[in-house]
Amino acid sequence: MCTVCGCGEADNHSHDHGGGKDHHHHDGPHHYGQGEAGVSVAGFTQDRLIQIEQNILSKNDGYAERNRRWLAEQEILALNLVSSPGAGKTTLLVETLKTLTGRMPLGVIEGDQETDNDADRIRETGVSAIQINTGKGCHLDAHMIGHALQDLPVSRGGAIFIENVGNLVCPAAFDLGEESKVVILSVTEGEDKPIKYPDMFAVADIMILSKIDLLPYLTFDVEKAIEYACRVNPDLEVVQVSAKTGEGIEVWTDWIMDRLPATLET
Ligand SMILES: Nc1nc2c(ncn2[C@@H]2O[C@H](COP(=O)(O)OP(=O)(O)O)[C@@H](O)[C@H]2O)c(=O)[nH]1
Ligand SMILES: [Mg+2]
Repeated sequence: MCTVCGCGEADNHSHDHGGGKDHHHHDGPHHYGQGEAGVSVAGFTQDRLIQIEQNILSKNDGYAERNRRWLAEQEILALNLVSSPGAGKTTLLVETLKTLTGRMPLGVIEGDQETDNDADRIRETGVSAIQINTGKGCHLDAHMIGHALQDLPVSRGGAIFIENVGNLVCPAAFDLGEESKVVILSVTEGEDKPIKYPDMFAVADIMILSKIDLLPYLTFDVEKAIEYACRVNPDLEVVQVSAKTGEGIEVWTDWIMDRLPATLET
């Protein structure tokens, strides 16, 4: 076992960062996620990390439950769009809103560290958008969404899209009270993202494979990407979309329509 990476022994190990003569090199990864907490933060024990995570997530889950109840009462569908930065969430949303406008009340909650650029792009479609800036924060949480829901004018039977902060890691852990997480993977990112960042693909209900208009210029292996994603989550639905050409947009909007609470009752 390597005492530097601490695999299997993540707690309070001490080691020399000086000349590196104690570092013995090996070919495998330095895996910091194999302790009980699944993560390593220098200076914290695994027990302390688990305690901190439980404190944060139990508070979040309380707010998420409130959001979920309110959305159910209002018969509003909420979808949480997650991806790495630049996968095409906002562009997909704009095309989605153009297709769904007039069919149901719509609203968008935008999350980014800074700027309200994306909310502005959404508002150009005529749909209301609330921008949340997280500053140093790397994800949206249910408390932020609760406040945004109060300000977003979406009436009964509508759909709310939440564009999360571009990050394939942290937003996976935070329930916002949404019906489903929608993970967007663009074909420019490499087909092995689902196995490199499995948590996000495990908690999503659907994967949008985006920017498929670019496939002729890339070596991206679509079948392999889908196989990797389904290895992580066998129940994952996959839709291939180009927001540029419109290919696949209707399959995606049909998926949304099928999930409207008002539709489910009838
Ligand atoms: N070719 C192509 N480019 C796209 C598509 N969707 C988004 N893009 C481009 O990808 C970049 C990032 O898109 P954006 O929607 O801002 O991604 P976000 O960060 O996930 O919201 C922009 O330059 C878009 O024009 C697509 O379907 N095809
Ligand atoms: Mg965006």
